Amino acid sequence: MPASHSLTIGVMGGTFDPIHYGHLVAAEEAMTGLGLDEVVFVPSAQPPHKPPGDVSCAQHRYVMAILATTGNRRFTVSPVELGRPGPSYTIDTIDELSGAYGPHVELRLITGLDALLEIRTWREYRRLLAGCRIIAVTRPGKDVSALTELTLQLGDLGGQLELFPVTALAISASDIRRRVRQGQSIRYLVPDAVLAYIEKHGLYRADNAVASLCACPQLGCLEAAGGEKVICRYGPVKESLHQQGPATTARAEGEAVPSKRPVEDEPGRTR
Ligand code: DND
Repeated sequence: MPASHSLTIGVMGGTFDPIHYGHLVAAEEAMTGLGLDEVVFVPSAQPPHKPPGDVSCAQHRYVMAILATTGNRRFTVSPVELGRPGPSYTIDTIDELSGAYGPHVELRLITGLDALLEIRTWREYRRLLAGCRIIAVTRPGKDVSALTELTLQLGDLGGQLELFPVTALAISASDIRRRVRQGQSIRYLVPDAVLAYIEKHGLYRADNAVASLCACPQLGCLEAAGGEKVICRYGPVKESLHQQGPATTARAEGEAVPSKRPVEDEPGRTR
């Protein structure tokens, strides 16, 4: 750590739809193995690489991240991307967090190898790399030799990448969503509190498409706009989902998900 830095904080960005033990173990091992002081999890409001309609409501994902991390005093969750309109670019997050923490704090991005291999598609990735070291945590099924290739392609900036092997947990959020949709157990893949939250709000269930995609009236996510129009403040595409009606909504995995009730009949929904 340079002498000017008194703290090193790992920043783990993600869609976290939902957060699971693969994320938590990777963050914990990177933190303890590399001597980081803390890890801050940053749920994306609108992940730049995913169509907005393919991700669950940001507030649900944010709350699940808080529930998953409450037991670890060195883990925190930042709402920094939730307050920003438009796609949640990592460079904007690092800029904002750097400004908030100040010059004595070094930020290091913790990223799974799969996500990191796409970094050249990220907004201002050269400036991001120039200002921030990146810890590439291993992921089952991802070939680490691809990182060597990427490092070479990045030239001088390649030195900013650091491979860090973590315990291989072949857990993925897409598999968790599939399991819930198919009525299979996700116990021990996510913390119990996250499991309880998913069950309580009917997230990812095939018969609860609207709740999975957007509706979180309990959290105040929906607001009335323009008469009959109902929008989610975190994503304009979600507006079109409401306009289309629940019968036409579908998740990223491509399954059409029938809904039992029209949008206006959802209990507790505010308009
Ligand atoms: P994901 O949707 O892949 O996150 O997004 C990762 C980050 O990349 C987010 O912060 C995005 O905003 C950022 N990004 C992507 C594209 C463009 C730009 C930024 C841009 O600025 O232009 P997931 O929720 O799927 O996973 C979170 C992290 O955890 C990822 O790095 C993923 O690779 C990793 N991960 C695992 N690591 C080890 N073992 C497992 C893992 N499952 C997920 N089982």
